Amino acid sequence: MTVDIQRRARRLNDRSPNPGPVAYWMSRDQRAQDNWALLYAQELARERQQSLVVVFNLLPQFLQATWRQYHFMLEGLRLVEEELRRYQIPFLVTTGQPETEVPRFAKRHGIGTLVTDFSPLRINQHWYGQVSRSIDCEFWQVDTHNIIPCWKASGKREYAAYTFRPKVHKQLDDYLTEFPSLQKHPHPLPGDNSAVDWRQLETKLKIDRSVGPIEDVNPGNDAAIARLKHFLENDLAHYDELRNNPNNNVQTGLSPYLHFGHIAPQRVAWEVQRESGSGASREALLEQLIVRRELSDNFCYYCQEYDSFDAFPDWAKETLTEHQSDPREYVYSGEELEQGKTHDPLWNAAQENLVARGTMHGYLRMYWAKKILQWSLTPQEALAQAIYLNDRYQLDGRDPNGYTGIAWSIGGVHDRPWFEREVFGKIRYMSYNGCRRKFDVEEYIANSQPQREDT
Ligand code: FO1
Repeated sequence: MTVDIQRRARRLNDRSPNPGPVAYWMSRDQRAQDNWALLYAQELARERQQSLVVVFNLLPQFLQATWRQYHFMLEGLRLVEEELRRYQIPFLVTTGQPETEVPRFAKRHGIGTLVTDFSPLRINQHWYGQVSRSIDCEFWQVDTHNIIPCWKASGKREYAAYTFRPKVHKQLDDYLTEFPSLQKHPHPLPGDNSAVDWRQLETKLKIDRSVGPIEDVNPGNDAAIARLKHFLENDLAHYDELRNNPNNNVQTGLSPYLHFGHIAPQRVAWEVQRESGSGASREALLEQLIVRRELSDNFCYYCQEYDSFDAFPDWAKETLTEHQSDPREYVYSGEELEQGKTHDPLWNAAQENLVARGTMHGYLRMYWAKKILQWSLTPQEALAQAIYLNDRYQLDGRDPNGYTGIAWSIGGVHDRPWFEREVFGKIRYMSYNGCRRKFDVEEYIANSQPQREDT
């Protein structure tokens, strides 16, 4: 076992391996390339001269996801099946609740060892617990989303980026490496006639189809790599100076691919750090991609109530409660917010962008969430509303990064107290005029008019 794979793995039960194929239960990291969990499963299978199989359990209504997200995910999975076939690694799909379907799958195929990837979210943690108790073979977990496995980067909830960064930088050189390549698997699965009926899966899926797909973002690893290359060639150089300006589309555009694991954050970081050119932009991007992103997994993993007011730091809970009865100049209902019907044209434009394009510029995500705090009767309502809209319309919704970003904006998570004011208390405030000082607000509003159907 090569050391750089083994140290990213940990046991989820203490059973010994049985004879039989090794299975990788894929969930968060939906890719064949640069996938430590798949590489680990393949090493185990080769050592034991066993076949290797990948299984994905598809469930409807995952955290209220809509057709927008499922459409992107299913197309990505179809590409994974195609690619794995070239490595003689069957890709199978089960449907239903993983706590019953995965053990059933393991029994049906006589799986000797199960490997899965890592997500800090409550729902995924619940799955691991249930499956680890009900399968009778060994069960491993490999964090192939974080460059440094979440449980190794830090053993506790970190207060802020400045407490987490040194821990990351101490281990980064060790873990930020090139990936070994996936091999064509020498032991085919006996009786393998796997071919997923994607059409049937799609039609059987009972999900909310009222939020349509985003047509101009192609799913999959190839599209993600192409996007990364385009960004490195055209945008990295001035990422630092322009990244806070929503009018210059200098964001990497990788967040949907990172959310569904179509590309490994480690691949992005590896390619970025190899780039020559201005250090400031590279450092800024690595900070976002490594410290900020892995800090959000740290927050969700060690604070399982990451989507509730209780997760806010004490100073934030106190100050928000103290100002709960401050008069609100404007209060908007969920429908008014969802339809972008507030008095603030910038906020409305950001919301229209979100609904029409399934994305929102990072700078505006903060402004957008903070205004929901300002226009809601309680912080709890604001938090629920921001999460609902984020997860319903963002292509990268339901992500630790999203929960953490909203908790930062509304509840001061990983932030510090600022000058006290109405409603916000000491939570950092952002204003319309503050945005005007940062970028051309009128230009942004003009560009965000929803795509008018050509009459
Ligand atoms: N993970 C699964 O294992 N099965 C699914 O059917 C599934 C659906 C899904 C839909 C939208 C979405 O945003 C995520 C979804 N995921 C699913 C989970 C995802 O792979 C990640 O594990 C978490 O969202 C991030 O931790």
